[in-house]
Amino acid sequence: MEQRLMHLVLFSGFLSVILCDSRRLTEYVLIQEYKTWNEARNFCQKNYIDLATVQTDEQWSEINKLRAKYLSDTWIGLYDDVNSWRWSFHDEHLTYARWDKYQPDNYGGDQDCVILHSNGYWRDKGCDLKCVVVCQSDQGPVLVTHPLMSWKQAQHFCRENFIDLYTVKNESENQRLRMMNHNDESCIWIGLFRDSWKWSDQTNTSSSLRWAEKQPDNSFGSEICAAVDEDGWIADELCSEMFFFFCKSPLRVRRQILRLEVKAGDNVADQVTADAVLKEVQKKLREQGMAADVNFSWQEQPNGTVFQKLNKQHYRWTKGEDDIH
Ligand SMILES: [Ca+2]
Ligand SMILES: [Ca+2]
Repeated sequence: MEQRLMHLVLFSGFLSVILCDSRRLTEYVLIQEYKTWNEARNFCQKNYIDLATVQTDEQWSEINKLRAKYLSDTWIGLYDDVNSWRWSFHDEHLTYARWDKYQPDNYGGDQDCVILHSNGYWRDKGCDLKCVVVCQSDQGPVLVTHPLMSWKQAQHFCRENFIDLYTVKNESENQRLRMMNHNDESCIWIGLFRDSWKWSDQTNTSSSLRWAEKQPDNSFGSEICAAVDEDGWIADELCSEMFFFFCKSPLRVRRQILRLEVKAGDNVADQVTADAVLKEVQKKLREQGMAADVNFSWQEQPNGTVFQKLNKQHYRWTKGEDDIH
């Protein structure tokens, strides 16, 4: 077989390798400084993105890895939005209020709905309580005494049969309701309610909050901030407590530059060759276990080319039939 001496030139190129998990955009950082919840939130919003939002199993396992370094109460971005009172009808803001003494007190930590008591004043209560209902109709308030309903059931009932749960706009309307309450019912749902636990970065709260046993309990009367306790469960705490805290940070993208030397014929600088080499490098590295979400690209050199010719010349014997004439 005829053998020919082939002229090979050595080129060098720089390969940029970006290592990041494309499924995730953020990671957590444990800040080991004692701060109140509000101070911690300000710190995270200024230096990172926000306090940590932790919902999925994957997020919890990441938090627990960081917690292993520091097993004590640690703030996360969850808070009870106790100032979000509004009416069921058209989500109207609260302008007139007739709260009873010491109300709203969020007793026990789950009082997000409002009743009219027989004394004519309002109290916040747990929304699952079964009460008499006052609906809003075209003709004014309608008292529904049977069956007793939870606040949600009452809202559904009033929207189906009338307009909505009743909105109390002023003192005379409140007085009118009181006069309608002939049986001195001590628990009448009106349309007032509020949001409950929310994430400070406005992420929607899924139903899977990992509350510790008997939490939230609002045991000190204004526990509206949440921390992860030493066992990894969420508890409501006074926001003035000083804890370490988790911030949510943009994912750090790690970038490495690799210098590659390529032996090839004189035409190596063209894009087809660059693409072919890149494909081969990717294939080899992935065969050796490199993750699928590592991104490769050639770095252009200052003169606009990918490859730089080196001043070394190589020769190789090739089989005649491989030559292109
Ligand atoms: Ca109450
Ligand atoms: Ca508590």
